Amino acid sequence: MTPAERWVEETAKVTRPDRVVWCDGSPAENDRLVEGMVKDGTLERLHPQEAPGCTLHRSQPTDVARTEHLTFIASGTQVDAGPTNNWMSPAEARNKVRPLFEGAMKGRTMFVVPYVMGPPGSPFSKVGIEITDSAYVVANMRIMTRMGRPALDQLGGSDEFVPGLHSLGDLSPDRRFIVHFPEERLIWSVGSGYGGNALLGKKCFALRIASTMAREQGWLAEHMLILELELPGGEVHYIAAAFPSACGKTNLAMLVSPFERKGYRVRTVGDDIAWLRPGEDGRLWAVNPEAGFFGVVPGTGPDTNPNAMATIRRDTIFTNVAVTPDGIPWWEGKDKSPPAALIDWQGKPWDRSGKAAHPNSRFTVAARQCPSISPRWEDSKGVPLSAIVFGGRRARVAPLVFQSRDWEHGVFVGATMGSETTAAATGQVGVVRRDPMAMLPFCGYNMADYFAHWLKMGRSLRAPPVVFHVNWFRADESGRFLWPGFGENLRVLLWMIDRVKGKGGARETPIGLVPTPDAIDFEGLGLQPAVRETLLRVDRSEWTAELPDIRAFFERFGERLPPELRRSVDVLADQLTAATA
Ligand code: GTP
Ligand code: SPV
Ligand code: MN
Repeated sequence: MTPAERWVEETAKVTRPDRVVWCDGSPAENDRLVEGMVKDGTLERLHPQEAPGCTLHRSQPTDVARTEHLTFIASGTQVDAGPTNNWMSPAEARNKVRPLFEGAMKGRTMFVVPYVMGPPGSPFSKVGIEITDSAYVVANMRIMTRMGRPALDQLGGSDEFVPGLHSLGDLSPDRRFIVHFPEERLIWSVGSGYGGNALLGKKCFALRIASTMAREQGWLAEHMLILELELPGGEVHYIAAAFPSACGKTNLAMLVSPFERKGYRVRTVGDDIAWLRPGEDGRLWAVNPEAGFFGVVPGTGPDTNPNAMATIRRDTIFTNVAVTPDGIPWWEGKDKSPPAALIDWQGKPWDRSGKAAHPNSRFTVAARQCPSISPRWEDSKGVPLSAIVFGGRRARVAPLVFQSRDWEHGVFVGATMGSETTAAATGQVGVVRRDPMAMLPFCGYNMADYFAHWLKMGRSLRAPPVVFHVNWFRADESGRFLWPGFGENLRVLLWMIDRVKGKGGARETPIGLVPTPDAIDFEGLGLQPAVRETLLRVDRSEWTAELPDIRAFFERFGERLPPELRRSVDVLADQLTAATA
């Protein structure tokens, strides 16, 4: 018996399913699963011509987003989880969470889902095995990962896999736990069927567990998109960007260039997760460990993200969108006006008052269906990064873009990122919180150590990427976005590449280097001079008002915070004072 078979057998003894099915990832298997889910109401087939091969899943109304307050790091000691993670001792997990798995799969099928995170044949790829009693999870994992045969082939008889046990349980938030054991590299998830809570290869493995592996092994697991930017003449740059959930990663990764005819083109390497490693050339190299996109549906339309629209035209699982009576999916932002009759995300006739699609409704689709997918998206070595971009959703304070002074300052910029919360996680929406590197909910260990690891990584790179910060979401008094965003974000990327090449105008400010008024091409956007000024403004008093929150956030880490970061706050404070004086 292989270690995997042993773990499956032991698990079945606890969960007591009616049957155990090892998934091979074949189309025939998927057809059987979908057929079964259509029969039992888990899935609805959508319009055969308008949405061929597409299905709709409506989740429990209380199971529509990640539940960060029910997500735990079960490290041996609390300090290893750090002040920003919920901690549960491994003993408490055994007492409180394990019993929820006992007999949980009675009357159900236990699916064994072997999967690979990472490009096929890449030395950086890693195997996971998810055990789940949800056919919906299996269907999603088949799209999001390299599932089945390729994983078993890579694994062989080895014990090098990350086990993840998932059960829907009774779907009650009162009996929902997502627990990570970083030392054993094990994941337990019970009580939710939703994306990041249940597709264990994604946030649980590829970020929380992988970040702990990465720290030990000298690499980084990050909540980042990866894009390819081609310039006229064929010069190519790769950029990775970390924005918090529902803050624009998928959209930036699929950007359609407004200057395509001049030879500027963007292609997609990844939209949510990047594994980064120093290369022999002293640069930082990135791979996308995923095989699909689990993307935010609302706001996706022909004007904002035509590449996503083309990607999700067929063979897509939609979760919690609205639908016409004849099965055409609909959501806010798909087109100008909703169809006459619509069934909302909960399956009720839409009364046109609230949202028809849930704000965190999602599509699951294979990356290879994306028209802008880069020919190098599965490159086993990855792609070398010219720039790393941090960004948040801030109605005020943060300018459209600024550049950090060097790697150490870039780590400070990432570590102090602030962003308004979104519908991707349960809880209040629109409150500013510190979300370092967009990893607050995804770092598997003490974030003070994570910052130290980032600093150390920079020292090991001879040619580190240049670090920038962006904010597409600056708004006016009435809440309207000042910046057109989406495709026009290319203009900001082009300034970055100018800077990478030692060109492009920039002025020093206390927070870093901000473009000079003419350094970004605003031509044709119809932006008033006052709006341009606001977009690039670094307001001393607004930034000074940020300082107490930044300091309080850093205080939570106590002595463990790298001294470089504390020094950086002091430098920022001094420069803000000097600038005001
Ligand atoms: P996760 O999948 O949760 O990690 O989200 P994400 O970071 O990939 O965010 P996504 O690209 O799906 O965008 C989230 C929402 O922000 C969508 O409704 C988008 O339409 C909107 N959005 C994305 N980019 C921009 C932009 O440049 N400007 C504006 N105004 N909205 C944007
Ligand atoms: C996010 O919330 O950052 C997502 C969706 O990408 S989930 O897979 O649910 O984490
Ligand atoms: Mn995400």
